[in-house]
Parts: sequence; C-alpha cells; structure tokens
Amino acid sequence: MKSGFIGIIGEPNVGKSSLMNRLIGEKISIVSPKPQTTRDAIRGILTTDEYQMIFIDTPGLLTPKTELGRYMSKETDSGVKDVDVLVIVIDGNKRLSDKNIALIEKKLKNNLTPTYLVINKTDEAGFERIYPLLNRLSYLLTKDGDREALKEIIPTSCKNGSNIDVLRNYLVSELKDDIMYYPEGDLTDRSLRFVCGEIIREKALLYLQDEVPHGIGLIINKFDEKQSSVLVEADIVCEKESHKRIIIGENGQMIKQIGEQSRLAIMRKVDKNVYLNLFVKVRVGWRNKKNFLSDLGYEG
Ligand SMILES: Nc1nc2c(ncn2[C@@H]2O[C@H](COP(=O)(O)OP(=O)(O)OP(=O)(O)O)[C@@H](O)[C@H]2O)c(=O)[nH]1
Ligand SMILES: [Mg+2]
Repeated sequence: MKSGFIGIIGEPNVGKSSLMNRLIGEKISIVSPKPQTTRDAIRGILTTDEYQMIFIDTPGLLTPKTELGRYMSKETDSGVKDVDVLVIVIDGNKRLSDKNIALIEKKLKNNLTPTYLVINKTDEAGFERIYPLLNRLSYLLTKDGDREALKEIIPTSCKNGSNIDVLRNYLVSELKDDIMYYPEGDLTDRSLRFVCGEIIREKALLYLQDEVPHGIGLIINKFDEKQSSVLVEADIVCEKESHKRIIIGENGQMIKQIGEQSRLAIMRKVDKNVYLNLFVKVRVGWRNKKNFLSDLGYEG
C-alpha cells in the first residue's frame, strides 16, 4: 500500500477541480464556467487496494484584489506546501502568454517536488493547437540551473477522459509513503455540511451572470441530518440590494431554480430526502470585511 499527497494548481478556470474529480471518479469539488469557483483548498481521496492518493484542489492562481482573494491565495499556498507531487494545469485552448510561462517557470524554481504539467481541454483545442504548445513547453523537461525539470507534459481532457488514466499511472508511480492517511470510504476531508454549501454555490454560479456570481457567499445556518432526511437552511450572501433582486428573480423564479437544482444535487449526494430553505442576505462589501468572511468560513 503506497500513499501520498498530490497538489493541483493553475490559473482560474483551467479545469483543476474537474481534473481532481476525474482522477478520483467522483464529484468532490464544484465546477463552473465562471473563474474563481474554488475558494478553499479541498482534499479529494482515492483509495484502492494498492494505493491511497490524496489530491488537493486549490483556488486558481491570481493576484488578490480583496480580502477573500488573499484568503484564497493563502489556501493555495498552504494547501500545496508539503505535497509529494505537484500537478500544474493549463488550458490547451488558451493562448500561452509569456506571463503564463513565467508562472510555470517560477513554480519549478528550486522545486524538488516531482512536477507534472497537464494541458487540459484537448477535446476543444484539438491537436493543431496542442502540438505547438507541447513544442513550446518541451524545454521545461530539461533542468536549467536552479529551474528544475518537469517530469512529464500530459495533454488531457476532463470532458472525454483522454489521458486521465495515463496521468493517474504517473502519479501512482510517485507515491512513497506506506501509511493510509484516511479510512477507506472517505472521499474528502470536508464535512457534508460544507459540501452542501458548495453545491448551492455551484448552482448559483451556474445560473447567475455578470458580476453577481463573484460576490456570492454561502452560510449554512441549519444542517439537521436524520435517518431518512436532511434539513438544510442556508443564506446566499450578496454584496448589493440590486444583486439580491437578481438572485431572487422575477416572482422568485431564480431562487426557486437555484434551490430546486441544489436540492436535487444534495439528494443525490446523501441519498435521502432533502428539505432546503434558502434566504438571500445583503452584506455590503463582505469580501473585504474580516468578520463577514469568518461568518462565511473564509478564515485562517
Ligand atoms: N471542454 C472542456 N471543458 C472543460 C474541461 N475541463 C474543465 N472544463 C470546463 O472548464 C470550466 C472550469 O472548470 P473547473 O474545473 O471549475 O476549473 P478550475 O480550474 O477548478 O477553476 P477555478 O476553481 O475557478 O480556479 C468548467 O465549465 C468545466 O466544465 C475539459 O477537459 N474540456
Ligand atoms: Mg476549481
């Protein structure tokens, strides 16, 4: 039995959470088309007869502009601080700028942790785009001074599953520890209460547009799990009265849709009846206020 910790980092929206979910084969982290979906370092655990991999999905790398952004950056840094393997993800669909490359180079500086580069979204990019990327990045497979070498560059698709097995096999070969860190059956380090909050946030991110989604937070006020049912009461926190009106929607249509989709997703997760009551609260500028942030669980 081998085990180890695998950190997944990369810019926002490249598919880090999708990749962790694919590698584990279960939906652990929420995924959305909006950047900055993941706000906490979230562990996802894959246990088989031969190994236990503990993945750490992290918030996208970016320069923070708010207190929430600073919290997210800290989560990323501390989340991958002592990992055994690092996976850097880029979006194969996007133009690779000098800034993107500099970021990868920086991560490889004096870095003795085995590091893999994943070029994701190959289903959209196609090999006409992927080949030039591979060509441009292949120099990173050779060490240069204090810049360590990448172990491999692997094109993947989380949409159709291409090369996920290949990546997983590489990662298995890096596992060195011989203890089981989590009991068999554990899929994440997070509580069901946290996971439910994330599910509601995912549905809100999915249906809301423009600047509203980024200003949304979730507080679970009640989480009452019984033998055959779960009662959840939650506040969707937003930054402005105008956002509150959008979240509620005409005749309450929007909040109803978010609530119903969340309820169904939570039901699938817990395999019990779910009663969900959602409220919308305005907390002006919460993303910059420490006391509000701690109410939302973004603390430390
Ligand atoms: N076509 C395609 N879309 C993908 C792939 N992987 C992820 N996506 C989509 O890309 C978007 C972002 O995916 P996430 O997994 O949330 O990305 P992330 O890197 O975790 O994003 P943040 O948490 O915001 O940093 C979602 O709409 C995904 O469905 C892929 O391989 N192909
Ligand atoms: Mg994510």
